[in-house]
Amino acid sequence: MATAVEIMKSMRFTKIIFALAFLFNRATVMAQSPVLPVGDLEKVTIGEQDIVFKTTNAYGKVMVYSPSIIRVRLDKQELGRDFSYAVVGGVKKTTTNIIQDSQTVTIKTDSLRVIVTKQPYSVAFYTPDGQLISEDEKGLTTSWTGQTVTTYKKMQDGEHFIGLGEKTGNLDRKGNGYTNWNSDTYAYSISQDPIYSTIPFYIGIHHNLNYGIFLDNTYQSDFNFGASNNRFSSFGARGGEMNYYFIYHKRAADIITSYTYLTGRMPLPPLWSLGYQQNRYSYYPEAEVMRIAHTLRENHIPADGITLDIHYMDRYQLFTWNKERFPNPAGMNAELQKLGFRTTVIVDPGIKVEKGAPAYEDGLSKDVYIKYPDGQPYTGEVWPGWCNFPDFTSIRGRDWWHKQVDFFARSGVSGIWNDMNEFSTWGQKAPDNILFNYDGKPTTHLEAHNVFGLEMVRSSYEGAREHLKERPFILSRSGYAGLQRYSAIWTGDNRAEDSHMLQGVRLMTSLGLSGVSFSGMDVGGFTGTPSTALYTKWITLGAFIPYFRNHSASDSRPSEPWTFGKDVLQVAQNYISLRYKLMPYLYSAFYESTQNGLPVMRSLAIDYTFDPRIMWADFQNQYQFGDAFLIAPFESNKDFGKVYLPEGTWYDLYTGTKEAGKQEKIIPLSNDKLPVFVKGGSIIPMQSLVQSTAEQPTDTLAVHIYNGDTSNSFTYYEDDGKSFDYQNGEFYKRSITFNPKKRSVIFTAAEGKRASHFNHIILILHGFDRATGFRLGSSRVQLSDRQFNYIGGGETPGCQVKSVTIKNDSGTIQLNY
Ligand code: NBV
Repeated sequence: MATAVEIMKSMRFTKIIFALAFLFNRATVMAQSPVLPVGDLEKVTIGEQDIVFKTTNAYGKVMVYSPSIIRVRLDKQELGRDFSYAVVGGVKKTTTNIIQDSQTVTIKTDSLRVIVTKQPYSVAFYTPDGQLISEDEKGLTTSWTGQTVTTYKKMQDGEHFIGLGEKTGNLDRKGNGYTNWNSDTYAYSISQDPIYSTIPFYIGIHHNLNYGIFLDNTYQSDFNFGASNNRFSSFGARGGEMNYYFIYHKRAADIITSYTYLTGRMPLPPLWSLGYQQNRYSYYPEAEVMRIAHTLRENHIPADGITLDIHYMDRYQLFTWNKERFPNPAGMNAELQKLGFRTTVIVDPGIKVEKGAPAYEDGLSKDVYIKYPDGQPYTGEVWPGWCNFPDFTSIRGRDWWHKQVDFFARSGVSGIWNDMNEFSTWGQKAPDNILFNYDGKPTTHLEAHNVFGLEMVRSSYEGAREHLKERPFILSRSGYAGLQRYSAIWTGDNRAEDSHMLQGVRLMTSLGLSGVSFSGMDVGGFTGTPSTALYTKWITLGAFIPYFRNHSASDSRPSEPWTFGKDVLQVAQNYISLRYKLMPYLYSAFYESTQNGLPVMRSLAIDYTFDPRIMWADFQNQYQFGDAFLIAPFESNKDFGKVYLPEGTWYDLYTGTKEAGKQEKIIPLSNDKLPVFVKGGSIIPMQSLVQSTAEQPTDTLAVHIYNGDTSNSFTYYEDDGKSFDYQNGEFYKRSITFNPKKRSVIFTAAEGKRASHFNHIILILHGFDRATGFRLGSSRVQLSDRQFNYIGGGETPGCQVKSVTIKNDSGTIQLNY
């Protein structure tokens, strides 16, 4: 009979046999598999802030970019040129502790702990106190299927996903898959994917933790957030390196700030671009453009912009004016400026192949066009006919475009609208083998396609900066991560349908989660004809989106605000006027965004990330506009709607009625009143009504303060709204703080060399029923009771407020209530 020792020995032996069999099996499966895994780490070199390694099948690097940002690179071959069109933020010197043993390498910063397992390679991210934030799916980690590289992350319990830029669908992307391949999608459906832009950045949320992942790879990329599987979320690209940034912060807002540290932030736009923009495909001839401008003024619809679509050109040829329609463009634009309007013109990337045409010939002689491998230029068909296309991924191509932009500067144009830059041609199938310079590393269409639009708007922005001598406004239909550095974006050819209005809201809030603050949609819908109800609703909503333009297709009925009758005109006047009165608030919100990358139009997922209700389909269209306003858009055919007010105290904008937070509420709806709530504690600076931002408001700034439970600060910002002088200190900036515990309002001394336009402040206090007055330095000031209405012409009595006018100065106001 076998002794106990012998039995134990044979059990150990059996275990070893099993283990060997498992490894052998794994090795054979891998050897035979068409999927190539990263494999085991074989050699690790530890640097000050990074580890570089070789694995069975790949090469890799994990870098500490900052305490909260880790970059992972993996490739089948030795890591190549480190180049990015998206990333402009460099590595930050970070105290890093790296240790390794036979199984793992651990990288520690003040904010993160990263564990790289060696056999096989996988990576996991933890908080400093050991909570798991995200980890590779251990069986799948990262692998190649042909040239496609994919990283698989274990799906965490209850995990949700938001962001990914301009993507249709729900706020919560769980259960869905998405592709990034910039596409011209005329009249797209509300579930169509992909559409115009690529921003491969998303935020994952679970167990009160959130993190961001940015895949910086310009090939077609694919994201899977648990679509047709419950095992993983994954991201990958059809070529190039696995190259991603992992970002961890406690707050989603800080993740966006770090993401925009990497990919850059919006420069301060010209003030006029925040005003109302009137578009149509197309306004021509000159008399029609002037008629539109005059009608806006006659109807007292404040407006700042008129946009010219493709018919301003001579046979759609870029850098030309149709002389019959526009005999004197510089004269017309000067006339428009006198009326307080700026002109934006459309540009497409295609340059018509026409012997003798100056732009075409110049491009040819400067060798700027995209070519086939045999040296022949690539020719595709668009509006003007057969065209060549500048290679915006080459310095030569961009420099050439910069010079062409002078054409617009000389014609008195202030904005450049970049259309068709996915890029789009008839047939929608540009060949794979056309070649791009890709800034010194020639490549094919496969790698360059998704950055074509970004590099086109970069060229437009740089050219306009050079020639316009003031802040340019650039608008784009397409782009890649980082587009916010050059351009605003609008969501392309939407339809005049309720579902598109709401989808547009989600596209914009998703863009905002992905670093793009300046976004818009065609208010009223591009294709089709909106019902009067829908148009009315949409125009009220437009007042609360960052880029506010009304646009419609050439084969649809006119859609200017006066074309739907008197009542609609009144509503349009009310809301567009409100937007102009809110300009000090809005401009300050834009300024904030240039500083921290947080969007002006914000998904509730930024401030209320872990409140599950904000993801529910019922509430996913709600958003904040700046810090103070909560907007609840609904379809135009509804009589009642359900809103969700998150934590805090809220006030109805129109009546001042106070509502408790963490509450669902059924509210009556009417198309002439957009549901808007104001967060308790908010500080909202407003000005008198003007008809364009070129007009000066009165010298009294209205500062609205809403009573609340927690202290709140507002950064108030002013400058000339048009030049770059603010970069030399020509601005006026101060903070206004309301502290409910101390019952104080503090106006700090202003920073900057500029004086405020406003000599007086009228304080308007909401929800301070018991306040009678306040102390300001040694003087006592009495408050008076009054009604205040944000919009005119309503039957509602408005809000009951307390108010007083004081000198615009710094100091502490000690409220007495
Ligand atoms: O240039 C015409 C249109 C423009 O109005 C629209 O906003 C773009 O999205 N453009 C597309 C070209 C094609 C329209 C069918």
